[in-house]
Amino acid sequence: MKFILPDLPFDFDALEPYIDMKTMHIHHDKHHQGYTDKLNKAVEDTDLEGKSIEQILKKISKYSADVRNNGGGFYNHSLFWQILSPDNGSHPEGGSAIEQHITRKFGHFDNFKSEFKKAATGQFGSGWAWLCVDVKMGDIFITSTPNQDNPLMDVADFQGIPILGLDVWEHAYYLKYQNRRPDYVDAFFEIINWEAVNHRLEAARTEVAMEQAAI
Ligand code: MN3
Repeated sequence: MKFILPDLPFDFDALEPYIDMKTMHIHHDKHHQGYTDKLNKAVEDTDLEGKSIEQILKKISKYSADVRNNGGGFYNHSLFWQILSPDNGSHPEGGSAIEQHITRKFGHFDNFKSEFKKAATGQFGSGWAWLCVDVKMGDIFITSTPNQDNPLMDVADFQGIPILGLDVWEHAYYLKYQNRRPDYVDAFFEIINWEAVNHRLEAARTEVAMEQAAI
């Protein structure tokens, strides 16, 4: 059983003008394909073959840099495409679980956005900004990770279940935005699939509740 590059859930030009078609083609067809192929190669004929990507990431400190970089790249981009959409509006639906969590934690959506933007622009070099669910409290928090790391990994400074992620590698935005990462973050906020984020939040909270019940 091999890891398979997922199709984009929309057309390559669907996120224009926020993310351009050429960037989407290179990002999905070259970068994400590359991580997928190299991950398959790294786990081939090892005891990781047949394990889920989540199982691998949770114990990533035990595995090689190849598995860490490409396993992270495979998972992170698979999540990224799912939480983007050309037609989901720029705010979570009023009364949805995600809207309630954001309001409770950050007071106002604009505060959330500015905290997330700080994490995304403050990540030095390549990496990701995340909104996660805390595995102990079920609360949400913002964090960032370098390279292709993510909060599922046991090496992450702040561990949690990612429900929203933004790729801040230059390959994600340089063609259109060059060095203007803050503009790219603003554009991202116009194309977040809040329905998908809400779904991920509810699934993560169910997972946390089941783990708490099992202790
Ligand atoms: Mn990328």
